Amino acid sequence: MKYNPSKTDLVCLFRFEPAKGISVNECIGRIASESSNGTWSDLTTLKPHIRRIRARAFEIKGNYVKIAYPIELFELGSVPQLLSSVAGNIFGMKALKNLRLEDIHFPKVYVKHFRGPQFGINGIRKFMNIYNRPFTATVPKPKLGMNTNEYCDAAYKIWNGGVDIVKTDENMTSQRFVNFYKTTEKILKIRNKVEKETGERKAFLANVTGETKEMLKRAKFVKEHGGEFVMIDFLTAGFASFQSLRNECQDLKLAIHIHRAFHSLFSRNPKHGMSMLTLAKLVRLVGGDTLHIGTVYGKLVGTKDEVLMIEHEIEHQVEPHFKTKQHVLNQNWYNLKPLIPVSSGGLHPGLIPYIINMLGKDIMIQAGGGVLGNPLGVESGAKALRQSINATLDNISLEKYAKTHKELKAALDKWSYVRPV
Ligand code: CAP
Ligand code: MG
Repeated sequence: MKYNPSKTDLVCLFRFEPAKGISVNECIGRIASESSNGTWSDLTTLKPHIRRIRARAFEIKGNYVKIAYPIELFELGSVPQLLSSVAGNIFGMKALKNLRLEDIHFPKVYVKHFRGPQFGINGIRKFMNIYNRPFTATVPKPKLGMNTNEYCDAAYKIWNGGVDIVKTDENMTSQRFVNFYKTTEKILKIRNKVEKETGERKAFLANVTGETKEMLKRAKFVKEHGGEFVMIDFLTAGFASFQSLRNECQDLKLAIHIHRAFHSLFSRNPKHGMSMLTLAKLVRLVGGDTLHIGTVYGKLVGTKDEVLMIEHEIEHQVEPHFKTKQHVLNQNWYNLKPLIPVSSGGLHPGLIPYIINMLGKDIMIQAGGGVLGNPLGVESGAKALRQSINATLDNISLEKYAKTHKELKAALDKWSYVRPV
């Protein structure tokens, strides 16, 4: 297994466990072959020019192996084709007990065939006119059931209380009680009104997730009605439609918020599936502008090491010396813009200092229950979220700040420093 990957090879890092009776070498050989151009048997059709472009394993460390793929194996610009290769049949092979795709390194020629984010951190800071602090977002709860009027009423209060962005929930698209077109039209009018009243920029993340053509139609509608953001559940919608939406948004000049519902199905098991890091890299390649990365302290799983690693990967151009316990490959993103990491899931004002200390200011802090659950009401919930951010940025303890801010006090009295499960 002595092989030096070439500059144009795409490299995957796998964690593997052979099935009983299968040797390490056989197991690795099967992974490389099934994910490139081989199969379970030798072939009479395997000519030298075809053998030349096979994948090769080149570094084994314990349960980890790196495999290099000649670039000719890939259709440049197609994530579905990439995943059908390196995340396809191999995961079902009987020769393996477990397999996890930990990371992919994309060579320059591969990166160059993707657009990456259209706006990224700087572009969004510019059109939102928000600098030097995290963005705030709230997803109105209950996540389903409110009708258009109830939803818009909550949105008005959220914006008015000082939150920048109202986000749709991942499973709210266009149900009977909350038709996409009716709700989007109404909420964007309300957004315009709040902007006038408060003098602050506000945004709505319209979840356009659906059948691909319908999704593109929804994106166009958002643009026509003055929106600047769409949101997609990129994994349930699939990479093909995410790529189509990205292309459409180039023409429409819309930013894309990426919700990752579905990822834990692949990423939660440390022995099998694929890492969220790999998915995050694919999002940067295709071109989401904001991506959920986790909270560590909130309601959903994700270790600090993992969350920081994803943050680093989507925010930096080159990743030469990131210290982590995890196994990762270095990546140069060339001219692809950095994204805004979104920290969300079980957050409330009491947890904000932890989040900002961990992730810094270039983030979007999203709280649903932690705003809509404030005992003083929705608008107060939004105020409390902003107050906790202001206090943290001014280095004032939340307890001290709460003495003169009743909304924050109500939040702390209810949740204190509770870490939800
Ligand atoms: C948060 C949320 C988000 C998750 C996604 C929810 O609501 O809207 O979908 O945060 O998680 O429905 O749970 P709460 P992740 O603020 O009420 O928890 O970012 O980890 O993918
Ligand atoms: Mg949600």
